[in-house]
Amino acid sequence: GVGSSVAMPVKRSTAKNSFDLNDAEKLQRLEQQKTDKWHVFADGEVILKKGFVNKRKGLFARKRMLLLTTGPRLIYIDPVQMIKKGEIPWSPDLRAEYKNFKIFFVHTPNRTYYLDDPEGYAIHWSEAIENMRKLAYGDPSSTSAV
Ligand code: 4IP
Repeated sequence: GVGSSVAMPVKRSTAKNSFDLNDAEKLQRLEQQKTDKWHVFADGEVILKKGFVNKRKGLFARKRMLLLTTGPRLIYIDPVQMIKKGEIPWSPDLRAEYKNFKIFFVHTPNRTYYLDDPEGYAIHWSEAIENMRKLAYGDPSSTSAV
């Protein structure tokens, strides 16, 4: 648990669920990422996927930069004000659902996030999120009966 390790601070965010990046790969990716304008929002995590999405809440949709990072984390940023607006909370119950080319949902226990990718790559988002979930928490569908 927290505080159980007092080892090198650099290992803080290195978890077994870091999208299969080992420590060396992660450090290398972080080094390369420093020139990325979205790096400052990634909280020391490696950005695995990024892109503009429209996030609908109520009647309106807001254009946000969405980052899928190691951790795992899903961070969204207002690209005009350049401020982080929030995060989609991860848990083993999170599910990404592909609706059509543009629309995908992220279901969490307390909220469904309605997202659209104006470029039409919603399937890439839903697959990346589902792959991360399986990696981080395991894939129930691949568990053999016991
Ligand atoms: C806002 O609507 C934005 O959609 C917010 O998104 C959203 O917060 C607010 O929902 C919603 O009321 P207006 O901009 O039209 O006021 P964002 O934070 O990306 O700007 P989240 O972050 O939760 O989607 P509430 O219920 O969280 O306040």
